[in-house]
Amino acid sequence: MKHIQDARLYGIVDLGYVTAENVARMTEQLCLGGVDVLQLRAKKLAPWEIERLARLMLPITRSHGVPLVINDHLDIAAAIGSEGVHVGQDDHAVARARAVVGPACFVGKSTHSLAQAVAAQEEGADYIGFGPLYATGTKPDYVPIGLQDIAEVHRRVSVPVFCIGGVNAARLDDVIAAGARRVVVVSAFLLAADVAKDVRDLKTRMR
Ligand code: 3NM
Repeated sequence: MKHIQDARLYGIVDLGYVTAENVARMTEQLCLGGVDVLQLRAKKLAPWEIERLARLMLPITRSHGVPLVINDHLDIAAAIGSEGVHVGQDDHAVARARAVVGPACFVGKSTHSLAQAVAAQEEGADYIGFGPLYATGTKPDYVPIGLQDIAEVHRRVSVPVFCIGGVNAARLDDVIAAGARRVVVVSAFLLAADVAKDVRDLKTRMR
């Protein structure tokens, strides 16, 4: 199983883009392409449906050695034994997450400013998301933070920082030049004509 510390490319199966029927196929394509870690994010689905999809994904991600991260739902992460769980600024605290999921499950947190990034590390997060860098339809209510704080967040935070929000093949060079070492790509992968190929191409450029 890959370790979150070694991960560079983070994918998300977001049910805003993928139908439930396509979750297994999309999971396989993202893993085949080479994502290092994969999250299940389903803001509008009932918990039982999210758990069903998570259980569908788990054997696929495991067969590729890719850690599966459950967004928000601590109880589902604990029930299925996922490798990770992810919480937002408005969700559970890291300590609460860790109490529910146990020591074997890593805990990530979304951050949207330098101050939040430092606070999340102090709170004990195993990794942070940092963004949204660009305006994105995946999180339409969030104001983009731009690229200017990426270098500084890496100076202030020692846990892995995954830069997120509007990242795609056309923007990757700018994001890396700004200091990013790790990225999350959501819609650019999920809407690709050949998902595995686009993941593979972008992964090659992360080295
Ligand atoms: N979290 P895309 S931005 C899920 O800044 C999410 O915390 C963000 O999707 C944050 O790659 C984001 O399609 C959406 O822009 C990322």
